[in-house]
Amino acid sequence: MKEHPRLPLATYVERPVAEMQARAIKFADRMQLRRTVRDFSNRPIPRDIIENVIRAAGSAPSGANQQPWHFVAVSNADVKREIRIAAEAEEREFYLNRRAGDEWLGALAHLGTDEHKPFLETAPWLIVVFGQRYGIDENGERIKHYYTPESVGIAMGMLITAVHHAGLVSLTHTPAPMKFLNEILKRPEHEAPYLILVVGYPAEDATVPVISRKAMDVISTFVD
Ligand code: IYR
Repeated sequence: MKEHPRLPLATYVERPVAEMQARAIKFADRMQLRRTVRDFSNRPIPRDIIENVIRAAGSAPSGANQQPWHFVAVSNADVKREIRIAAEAEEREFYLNRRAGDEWLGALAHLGTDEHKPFLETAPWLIVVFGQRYGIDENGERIKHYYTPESVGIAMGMLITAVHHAGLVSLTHTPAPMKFLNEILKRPEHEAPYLILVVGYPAEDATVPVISRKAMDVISTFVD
């Protein structure tokens, strides 16, 4: 049988329980402050911050460690405009031409979204997340990927967390369908777009809807 090399776990640092408790509280509190924002400032954000939030997302666990993701970070104004034009065309179908249906539009109403997506041009960065339905090896052969949606979902959560931790705001934007992103961003057919993460500073007059988070006893059950 083939030997697979292993290394000692050298990155783990054990902390005293009291310190872990304090850190867990602090982090959960910090995460409560994250809000999805739709009103963005056009102030620029240095590229290295975007590189590092992607680096954080790329550390996510994935099925068979296949890391079935690709992140395209767009700050180019012409490309952002192209994305906005294509996304708004899809969103007009969704909101105005009844692709969504009454039930879906009803569920969304309190968020105040519509077919206008100015943030796709205003915000300094769009991080477009692609998931690879399969991989391609050196000989051009297909490699089956496992748990792609789950893996990409985990990476997207870490990306959103990293953006928040860095001190910026984001919007998870999912025009549907978003196949147009493959064409505009020249990504291969086997990569499916999952999300446009809009990243930047909030506009000075940014507002957010009045919504609440479900209570602990609703989202969790402890069996101890
Ligand atoms: N893609 C549309 C609609 C939309 C759908 C859901 I579910 C949301 O939580 C928010 C919006 C849009 O981006 O407006």
